[in-house]
Amino acid sequence: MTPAQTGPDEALLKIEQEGAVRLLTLNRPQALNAFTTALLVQLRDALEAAARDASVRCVLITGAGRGFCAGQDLSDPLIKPPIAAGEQPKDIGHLLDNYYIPMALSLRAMPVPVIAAVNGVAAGAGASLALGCDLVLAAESASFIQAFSKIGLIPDCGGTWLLPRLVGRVKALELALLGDKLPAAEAQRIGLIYRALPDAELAAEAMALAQKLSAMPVKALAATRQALDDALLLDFEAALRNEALLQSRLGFAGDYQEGTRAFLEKRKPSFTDR
Ligand code: LHQ
Repeated sequence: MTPAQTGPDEALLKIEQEGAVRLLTLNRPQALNAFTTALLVQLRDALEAAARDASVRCVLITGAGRGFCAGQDLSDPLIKPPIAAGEQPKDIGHLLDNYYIPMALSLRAMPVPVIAAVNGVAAGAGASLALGCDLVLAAESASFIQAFSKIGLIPDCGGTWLLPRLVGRVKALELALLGDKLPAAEAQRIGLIYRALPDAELAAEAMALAQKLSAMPVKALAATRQALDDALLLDFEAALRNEALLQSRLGFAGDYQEGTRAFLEKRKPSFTDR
């Protein structure tokens, strides 16, 4: 594995490359990788850099230490409630506007598949980050917590959009209102995540999955994510027409030509589009 980039305050997010896979590791283990504005900026920048880099065909996001991400760092002076008399509460909305929304939009618009390897607790916006990825693997000791309700907030960073789509309104409300810890195996059982697996296997299995996806026609995989997201907002006929539009574009792309040619020539395809 090679370091892919260096930058200021590099330690907050480790950026490495293995083959065509960009590995991003949230790296504030002492605070269970809770988000600071600096970490959010680095994550968004790293996603956008990966999106621009033709050598990247899959992104894998994980956390250092025993947690994946505990959501917003609640000790950040930017959001801390007033302590001194006369001090005004801060507007936490600006944090969403300026830091969370740009990161979440970059994640959802990635031109390659994104995998989350949830190595430990994913709470609040940390859960939204994981669930915003295309495939979520989690260690059996990991858990998902919609921690927002416990501190008087609503799910954010995409949580209100993702949860009912992933598990339906009833389960989404249960998770979001109660804010209870959902173990990884249960998250898999209810269809919130792709797979829970033994802790010792997570890193290797996630990398193997990322390598597998990176050899696939990633342009079509990203278009599949888009088509599924679009379809949830469309009626049946509009979804059919959207499929035709996206399929028409993919039909002109090299990977489709290569995929069908390789099938007919009975050989392994080599996909290069992005
Ligand atoms: C933390 C955190 C944390 C700081 C653990 N911050 N230090 C958006 C915009 C604006 C405003 C607000 O929010 C948002 C979106 C959100 O994400 S809201 C939700 C914010 N997150 C939470 O409410 C989760 C808070 N954390 C917890 O409930 C627990 O730490 C969990 C359940 C995640 C893990 O529990 P444990 O395994 O028992 O670990 P711990 O609580 O002992 O934490 C370990 C250390 O990490 C500890 O520090 P210390 O110095 O005592 O060892 C914690 O203070 C620190 N930490 N989460 N979010």
